[in-house]
Amino acid sequence: MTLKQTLRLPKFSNQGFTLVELLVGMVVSLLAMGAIYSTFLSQFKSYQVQEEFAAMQQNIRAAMFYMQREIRMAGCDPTGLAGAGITAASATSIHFTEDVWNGTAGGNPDGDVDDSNEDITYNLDDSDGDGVVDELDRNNQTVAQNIDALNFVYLDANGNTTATLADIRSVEITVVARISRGVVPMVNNNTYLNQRGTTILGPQNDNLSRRRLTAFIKCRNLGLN
Ligand SMILES: [Ca+2]
Ligand SMILES: [Ca+2]
Ligand SMILES: [Ca+2]
Repeated sequence: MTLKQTLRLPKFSNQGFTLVELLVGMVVSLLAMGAIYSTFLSQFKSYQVQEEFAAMQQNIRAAMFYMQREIRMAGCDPTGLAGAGITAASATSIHFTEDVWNGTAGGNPDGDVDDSNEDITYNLDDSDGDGVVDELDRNNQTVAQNIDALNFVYLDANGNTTATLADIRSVEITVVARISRGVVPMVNNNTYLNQRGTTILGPQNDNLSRRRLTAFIKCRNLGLN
């Protein structure tokens, strides 16, 4: 009896793989690839979800940032000659003027509101022409996209709502932004309210996530003159 027979060593073929071995090998590697792919896909999807939410957050914050900064300065009129103030105020748009410079870098207010960035309107518009009024425009230039609602509430010196332009001292702004496409399997049937409890966006019943952001702005230049 030879050593090889004693140890019952398996007999290896030197003729390559059999068809069965090949098939088993292929199935195993396909399963492994499938597992890797589905892991990659779910990670990629959660990455996409995060990206979309981050974009929406950035969008709504940018919208609010611009409006807060400029509406706070509404009526800025250090010379008392410019007649600056809120010139039109509706629930969905605001038009105001401020004398903040003379059009020259570093220049002082010059008693008028005809220099750039002194006569400002914010409203929602369909600037991209897709049939949906969802762009926040500043003087007809889009500053934020995917904005479903923009709402202004005007308050007088006592904090009561007012429709009289000369009485406005502060503004409540509420913005509702949506994600640019559906990435979460759910139906959004939420109703969005402003700070007064008034509905500014009813249930959309779509699969788009939304965020609401509100701000209270004291217009420090109104009511000074
Ligand atoms: Ca000016
Ligand atoms: Ca000027
Ligand atoms: Ca649009």
